[in-house]
Amino acid sequence: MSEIEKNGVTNGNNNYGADSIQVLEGLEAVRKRPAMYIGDVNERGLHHLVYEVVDNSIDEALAGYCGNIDVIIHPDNSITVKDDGRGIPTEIPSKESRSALEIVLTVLHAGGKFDKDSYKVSGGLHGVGVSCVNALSTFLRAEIHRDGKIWMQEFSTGKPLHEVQVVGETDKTGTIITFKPDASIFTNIVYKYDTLSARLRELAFLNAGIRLSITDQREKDEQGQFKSEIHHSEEGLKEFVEYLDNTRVKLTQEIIHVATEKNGVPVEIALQYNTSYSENVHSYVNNINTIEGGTHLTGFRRGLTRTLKNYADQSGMLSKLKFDISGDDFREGLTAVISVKVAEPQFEGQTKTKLGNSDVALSVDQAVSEMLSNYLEENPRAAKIIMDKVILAAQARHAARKAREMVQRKNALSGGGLPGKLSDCSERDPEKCEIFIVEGDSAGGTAKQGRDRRNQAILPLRGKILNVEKAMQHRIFENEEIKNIFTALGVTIGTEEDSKAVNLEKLRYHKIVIMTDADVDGSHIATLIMTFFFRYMQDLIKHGHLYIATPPLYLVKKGKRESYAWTEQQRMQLIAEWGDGNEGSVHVQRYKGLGEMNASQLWETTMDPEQRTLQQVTIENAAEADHVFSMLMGDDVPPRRKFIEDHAHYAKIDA
Ligand code: 0RA
Repeated sequence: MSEIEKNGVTNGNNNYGADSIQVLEGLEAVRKRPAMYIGDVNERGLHHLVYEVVDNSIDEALAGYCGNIDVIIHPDNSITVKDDGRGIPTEIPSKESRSALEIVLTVLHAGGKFDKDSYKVSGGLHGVGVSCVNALSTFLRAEIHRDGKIWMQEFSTGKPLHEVQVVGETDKTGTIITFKPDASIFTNIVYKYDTLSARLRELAFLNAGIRLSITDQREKDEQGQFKSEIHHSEEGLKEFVEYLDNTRVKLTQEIIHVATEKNGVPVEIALQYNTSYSENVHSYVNNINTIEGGTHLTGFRRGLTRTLKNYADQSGMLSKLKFDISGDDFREGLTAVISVKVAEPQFEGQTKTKLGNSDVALSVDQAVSEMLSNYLEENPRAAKIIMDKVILAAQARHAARKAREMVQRKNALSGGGLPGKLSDCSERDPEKCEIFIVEGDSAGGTAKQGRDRRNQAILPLRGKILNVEKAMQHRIFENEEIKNIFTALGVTIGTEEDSKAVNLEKLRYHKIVIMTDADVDGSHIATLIMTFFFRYMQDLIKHGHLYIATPPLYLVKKGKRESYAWTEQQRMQLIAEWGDGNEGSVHVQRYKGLGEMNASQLWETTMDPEQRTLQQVTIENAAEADHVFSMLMGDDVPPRRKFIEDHAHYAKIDA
């Protein structure tokens, strides 16, 4: 082991200073501690490899040299990213012995994720460079079109297989990177089309004019064509807001938009009000979704509140109001996207997605304030409509606060009593406790019998919970099932500054598991419950407390042998294995609902921590989640039906 590597190893897991990372130049360091460089070695890290390569092409596009980026998922889950930029230089720089291409692909030029200088303006979250992708791939091929020639070099686990060579002639320029993620590093190397496509769509909105395509060579449609999409936006954030709100009813006609530069910080903002009751503000720094917010978001809120308030004061619109308007009231029914480019961003917070640079607050504040005061001045009728909405929001907030206080007071009076329907567990350490939110009293009963009562609590919900996308706040707190969820979890929501902040210290269970039937209705109910958490307790999701249970779809039996199947493929496989050409002897039972399983079956398949699979609910792409939730919960039925059919495998089986 070289001294350099030893140095890295003895540095331990967590106290890797930026200094120590700099000395670990070899890509071996990346293979030893992949999570340090790309976040994790699960689905997220796997997809990150693609983003890392695409980000380099985006940089080339932002520099003005590239207009098209194509991503291809090959049948073996290898990936090609192709751009029409200048091409990575293939010359040997002076004082170097290797080509620039080889250096870019084999030298860890940027530090780990704690190195603040390593973020390029359009750089990926970890900004670690293509060399990391190379290190974590069993195979990587770079094809460069440049200077009339096609240059090519191949690598394996980051090591060159040969020097760069000329393999042909060309009249184009560009970079084509093809890589195959190393299955010995990643827990799973199957790419998700939807995840990649959503990110490319987001990038298209954030970087107007660039054309990004995705093609999935693993899947063909009825016409024998590969699944493919092209993401392209000429109007950028304006179209982003349009997309986010396409199933919502707009309050005013046009989208308010500005692209400017304030104190050296490029700021772009687009916003529109709709008739819903939720706030959907998405913020980005250097194309990274800052889910924890930060100074740019603070600046936005401050500028928005001050400007609208000033306007209202001057026009006397608020004179009749008997109580104060809070910042929240100005953001009810608001959909907005904020995108800033910061040269040396400081990222803070748990997921390193909270912007810390204090000067950015003023830049965004000024941008939004100028944009809005112009708009209000020029559009007095729209201004009136927006102010009326704000006043309604303030009134509703007061009603909601009363309702919420009533619930919380009632709880206090009854000794903070838990809901009658809750079957609590005996363990008191929240970290060890789980709560299953189960659809229906009958499934609730089975779960209650099947559970491990030491650490698993059961809360049955009756019927469909209120559709929070369409309900006003005070209605939500009046809803019996929703009150039960709050009291069972032990949390209260709402502080003076943020009406949706969750008091997580009081959370009674660190795993909250939504358990519904494996059919269309069940998935609809799960979505309703998830929407509720997404809109009202997003902090719980951000801290990784929310999960979905995955009950099996089938029980396959032959004689005394029994096995469960979660997918159509598993079911076929079991039939094939057990069939012995004698099909009749294999019996397949389709579980339509949780209630069809007995307690021990439910335990074995869905609840037993040793055997079950829980899906953690994460907000990878908050904008896409917002779009999907509003569509699923909105009034438009056809898109909802189509989405559920496309995304829930069981829906197809039932149809
Ligand atoms: C270094 C220098 C130049 C371009 C690039 C890198 C470059 C990197 C990537 C990665 C993916 N696509 C890319 N396209 C370009 C500038 C080269 C010049 O001055 O001609």
